Amino acid sequence: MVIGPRNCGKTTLVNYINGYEGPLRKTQDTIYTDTTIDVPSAYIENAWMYKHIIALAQDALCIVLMVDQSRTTEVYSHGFARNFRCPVIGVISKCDLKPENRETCIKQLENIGCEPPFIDLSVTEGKGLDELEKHILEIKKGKGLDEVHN
Ligand SMILES: Nc1nc2c(ncn2[C@@H]2O[C@H](COP(=O)(O)OP(=O)(O)O)[C@@H](O)[C@H]2O)c(=O)[nH]1
Ligand SMILES: [Mg+2]
Repeated sequence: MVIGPRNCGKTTLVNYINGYEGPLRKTQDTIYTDTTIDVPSAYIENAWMYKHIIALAQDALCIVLMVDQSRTTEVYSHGFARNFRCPVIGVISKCDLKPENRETCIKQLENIGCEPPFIDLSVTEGKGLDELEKHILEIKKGKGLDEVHN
């Protein structure tokens, strides 16, 4: 399940994971595929909608929680990542842009309650994708799911 602020690259990542190469669509809806849940940005922009994310997370193996290196506006509440029972992977998206923001992103992930290591991700430049996949496969393995689903 992928969560993050508007335009941080959530749909781009799930499209990559799903091997979808068509046009990038913008939607307010939650988009499920066999492997991904693309959560609307509105759910983190409004604290009263957090309950929807927490409900959706019950279907998730793990959460990819993004902060956007190109735009570091605060969107999460302090400790937000601790709401979940499944593992949360802290990801710095669009790491190809504004490298001067990297430290701010790390501080944000720490404030949100994510545990390092954090992944520097750029889907457009192909950076961090292998690391993310490895991390997710380890979580699957830990749950004994690696042979069932992959
Ligand atoms: N530079 C850069 N742009 C990206 C990256 N990932 C996505 N984008 C662009 O950021 C914009 C928003 O992406 P989208 O996936 O729709 O974000 P969402 O609102 O979080 O679903 C699009 O123009 C993407 O092409 C990335 O890793 N690097
Ligand atoms: Mg999207």
